[in-house]
Amino acid sequence: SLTKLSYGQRAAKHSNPAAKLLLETIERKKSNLSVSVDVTTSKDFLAIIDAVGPYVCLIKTHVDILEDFAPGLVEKLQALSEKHDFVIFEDRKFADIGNTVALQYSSGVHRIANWSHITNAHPVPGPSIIKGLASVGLPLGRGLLLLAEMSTEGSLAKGAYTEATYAMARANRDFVIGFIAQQRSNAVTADEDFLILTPGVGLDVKGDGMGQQYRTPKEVVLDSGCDVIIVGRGVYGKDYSLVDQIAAQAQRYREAGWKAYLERIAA
Ligand code: S5P
Repeated sequence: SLTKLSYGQRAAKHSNPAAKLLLETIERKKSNLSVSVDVTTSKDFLAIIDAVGPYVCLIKTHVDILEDFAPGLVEKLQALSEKHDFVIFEDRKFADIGNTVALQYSSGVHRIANWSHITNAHPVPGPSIIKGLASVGLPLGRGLLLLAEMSTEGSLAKGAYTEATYAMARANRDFVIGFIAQQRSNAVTADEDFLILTPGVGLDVKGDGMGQQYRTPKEVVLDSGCDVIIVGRGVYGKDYSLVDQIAAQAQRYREAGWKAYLERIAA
């Protein structure tokens, strides 16, 4: 089954360039850790990325959080991506009609499609959201993740909604490379290589008092068959100036995620 294959074996078989790049990067760096950098200044943003860069396969961004966003920031992010060899994922969570999301993806201040290898969307509008985003992203070799489940308490993304999300992905496999989800469902069969990227990961706390719920890398990768652990505050904490401590946390999560993967493919 898919959960027994190595990331490298899966990379060789994948046809979407963004999925292939991510799988190859995971294999090369022996890291299934993505750090989510949810801070409000470019200075902290770049310093955290430079500190965790050696230990991650993927940097997840929310560039709309940055108070001082300027186009030059993207060039700095791309330079760090080359320096440290990581893939870029703008966590935009598109959720509108096809025409609007195509404009939000290509245009505005952020021009996400120009620099983000991977982005994501809520399936709530139906398949037209994929059509709109693919019209921009496919020619650029980008990949899309659908939010099939969320990590939050009381999430509505479950049951029939989640199943319908898999069907939407299946019908658009050239562009949809996987899911934001909490588990690899049996409904996704072994010959469909969808990547499962999973937020809500923490080693020290179970929640954040605002609905977020954390599970450990072992629960996520070994028990639930997910591919990438996404960690935000668990890595960068509250004091962004402590870059050595942030780098040490990234190493800690990387080790935990990789150990769980090795156990999974050996089991
Ligand atoms: O279900 C989800 C989906 C996402 S993409 N739950 C999430 O928490 N996320 C994102 O992952 C969220 O927007 C945030 O950027 C990150 C989790 O951050 P942390 O600080 O709680 O680890």
